[in-house]
Amino acid sequence: MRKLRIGIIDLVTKAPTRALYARVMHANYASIMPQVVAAWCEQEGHDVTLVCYTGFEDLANEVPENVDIVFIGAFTQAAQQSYALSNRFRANGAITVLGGPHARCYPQDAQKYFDYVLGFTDKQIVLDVLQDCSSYRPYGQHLSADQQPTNLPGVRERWKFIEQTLKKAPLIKIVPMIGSMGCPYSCSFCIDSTVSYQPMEFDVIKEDLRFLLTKYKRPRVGWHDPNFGIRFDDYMNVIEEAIPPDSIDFIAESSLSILSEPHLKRLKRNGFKAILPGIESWYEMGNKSKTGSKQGLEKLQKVSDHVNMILRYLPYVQTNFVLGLDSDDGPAPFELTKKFIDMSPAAFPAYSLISAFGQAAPLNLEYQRENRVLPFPFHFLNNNHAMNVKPKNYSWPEFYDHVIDVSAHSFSWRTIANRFRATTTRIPKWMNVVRAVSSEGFGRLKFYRKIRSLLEEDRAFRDYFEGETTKLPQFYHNMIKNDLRELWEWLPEGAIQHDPNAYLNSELEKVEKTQFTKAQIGA
Ligand code: B12
Ligand code: SF4
Repeated sequence: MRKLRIGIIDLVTKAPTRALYARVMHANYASIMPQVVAAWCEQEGHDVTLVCYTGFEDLANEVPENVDIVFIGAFTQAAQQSYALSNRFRANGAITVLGGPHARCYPQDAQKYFDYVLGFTDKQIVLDVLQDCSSYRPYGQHLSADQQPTNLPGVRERWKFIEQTLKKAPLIKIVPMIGSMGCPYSCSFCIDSTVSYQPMEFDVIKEDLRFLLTKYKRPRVGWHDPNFGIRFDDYMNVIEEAIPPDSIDFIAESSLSILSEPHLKRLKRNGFKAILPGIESWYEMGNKSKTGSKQGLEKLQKVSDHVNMILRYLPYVQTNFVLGLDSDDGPAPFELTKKFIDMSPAAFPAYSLISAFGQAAPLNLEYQRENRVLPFPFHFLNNNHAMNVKPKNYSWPEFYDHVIDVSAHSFSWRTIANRFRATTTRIPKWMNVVRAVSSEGFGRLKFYRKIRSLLEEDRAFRDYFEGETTKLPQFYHNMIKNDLRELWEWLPEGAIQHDPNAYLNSELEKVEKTQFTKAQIGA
């Protein structure tokens, strides 16, 4: 086939920024797949330009205008940005392809703005797209492999793209790696609850770890596995066989059930420095936190002891919580979280407002059936700018009061000082302070307070939250416009709205089609 000029854009963030935290960390949030697609395209002899957009680049200048095809990787929060970009590239004659979490969660919507929308993506899918490279309008093609790929180009093959991205990270450089896909657990809100667990090739992982030691004196690796260490001994054996003990700093998301004391000893020996377990809720998901049927205070005590034990082995722990689950009712869940903050002062709490990301998880069908999914534009769906599920047991003002209360407690100067004192090593100590006082702590708190006051003062704003109107409040409209800047002009008409029940509707359509076919054949 002819040699193509290919642009690849990894949208790490949804808006231009000058924030210090973004400068330090955004390049470390680069996704693996855009680098993988870049490596696959180069292997086929094409000309590739990859840009990781961290909020500081001028996208118009960094991707050549005259590309034949552009792959964009986007989270849902960057959907509008990606739609505008696609429109601009299409106007210059390029074919556009969307991949990543947004494409997986909202394929029907994305098809309106891209020629191809990719779900599970393996090399064959990418080669098929390159071979076909045609314009599909008004609706793009939705393509997906049957399952997650079983192997991906490793660090060595992606190195050119990793290196250029990490040049943008001035202090801390984290190399993205992946050791497994899917997860054996089935947390109802999670995109991986229905994706079977599968390990990646161990030989590639070993080679990558050895390779990294030739590139950095003390490399840092962030594992992108949804739940790292499911086959714990296998992964530790791989690391121990590949590199000397404690020669690479590792960061991983693992569930508490994996983080037993013997496992922690081995993790410490092997250089693990930061771990991000999901506690999620005090009232459900006991299997992944190894608390079984324990709930409320009992679960809190057990989890807090567990987290404090982890902190005796590993210097940095981020505990993840989901706020707004149906099992939460009244002040108790928030009070328990505040208690946890006091009982485990060195752990950094990260909060996600429950979000129904399109067809990510089966639970979303339930929310859509109950007509509880609100049409907040994608731009706000990042687990904190908006919660698009109406809470079951709280009014909106009540819910935001609790969210503000728990955030204010988590990021009060007293708690920040306690966290600083309780954290024993230098980088984690300061990282916690920076996170608390930057957009994540103080920034979100300020935003939640703003939402709370608008809920009180602005009837139309409140009506939108109650689902009584679908007219987007001006506040949100302005935010998108400000964030998109010059791309605002390129946002296709109607691209701010989407059908919040697209998943349910497409499932119903499938059922109708089956019944129709059965009726046709007289079955
Ligand atoms: C690792 C991870 C992170 C890491 C690394 C992020 C990154 N840039 O990749 C960190 C901790 C930085 C992170 C941050 C965030 N995350 Co996150 N994260 C994950 C996690 C656990 C794994 C994703 C992963 O890498 N999987 C491995 C890859 C290979 O598989 P995959 O993602 O399924 O991708 C397949 C296809 O989608 C496709 N594909 C993927 N990307 C691309 C790109 C192109 C160009 C193409 C063609 C194809 C393609 O190919 C893959 C193979 O089939 C998922 C949850 C999960 N279990 O999947 C959440 C998840 C992706 N995160 C999520 C969210 C919301 C966030 C945050 C917004 C949270 C926040 N409030 O800060 C930020 C966003 C910051 C950012 N843009 O990087 C949501 C996304 C939902 C959505 N529709 O947007 C998820 C699904 C979790 C959830 N809540 O359900 N995250
Ligand atoms: S343990 Fe984590 S990755 Fe696995 S299903 Fe639950 S939330 Fe998803």
